[in-house]
Amino acid sequence: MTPLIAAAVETALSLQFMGNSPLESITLYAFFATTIAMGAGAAFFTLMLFRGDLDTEQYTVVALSALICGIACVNYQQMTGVYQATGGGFPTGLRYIDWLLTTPLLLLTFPLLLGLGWDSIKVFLQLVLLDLAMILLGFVGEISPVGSQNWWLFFALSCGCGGMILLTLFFSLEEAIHDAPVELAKSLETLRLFILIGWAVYPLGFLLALSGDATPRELIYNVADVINKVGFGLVVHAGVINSVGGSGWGRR
Ligand code: RET
Repeated sequence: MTPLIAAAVETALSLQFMGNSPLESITLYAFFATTIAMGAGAAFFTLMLFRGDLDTEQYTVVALSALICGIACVNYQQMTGVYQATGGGFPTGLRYIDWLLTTPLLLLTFPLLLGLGWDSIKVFLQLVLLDLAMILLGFVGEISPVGSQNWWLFFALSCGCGGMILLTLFFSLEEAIHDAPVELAKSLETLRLFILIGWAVYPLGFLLALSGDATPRELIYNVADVINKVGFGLVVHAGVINSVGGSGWGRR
């Protein structure tokens, strides 16, 4: 073994549970499990596209869920590699690339389900701009020294953008959701709650770095990502199935 490879093997996390600290092992396994969950989500939503009874918008929205999980699966495979090979180093850049790609797609679900009128496109553009600002400002915060002035400043600015996303979803879209058919309106309301509660987990995870170890933050981000991508997709799928008159998960 060359000295370089020997050094790399020495820093890498062990695949044996007892070979690392319990928290590191749990986080490493969470990275593996998240990769698998995203892959399973992508496969499930892709298979649902073959139902044959979805109209164009319903098809697009289920395809979107498959795409979101597929992108995350590839990213998580890379992130798992980084976390393991660097002995518990954080794949921050990859994670934020994943969020930059997938969060606008998650938000696209709303105008798609509501029908693509000009008004909903305007609201969507507003949502995407706020979302990109939230992620980019959060990234600058996360790469700043934990607890520093910049860390807090960019955290607060990012939270401000997150708050404006919620205001847009709960006020600007209220009328359109209210006017939608009952089943669809119910799904859209549940999806909004995903954004309200599911997305609130991220700033809380961010703050966990203040404990002196940022590993719990990564663990929380992983769990939240599965819920917000696979769980969100399942709610989208259930709403679509209800509106085509199907009964139960995936049944025709
Ligand atoms: C950051 C930085 C601290 C402040 C805030 C944040 C919000 C992140 C969010 C991420 C959502 C990701 C999703 C991924 C998809 O599965 C960037 C942690 C407010 C809301 C939904």
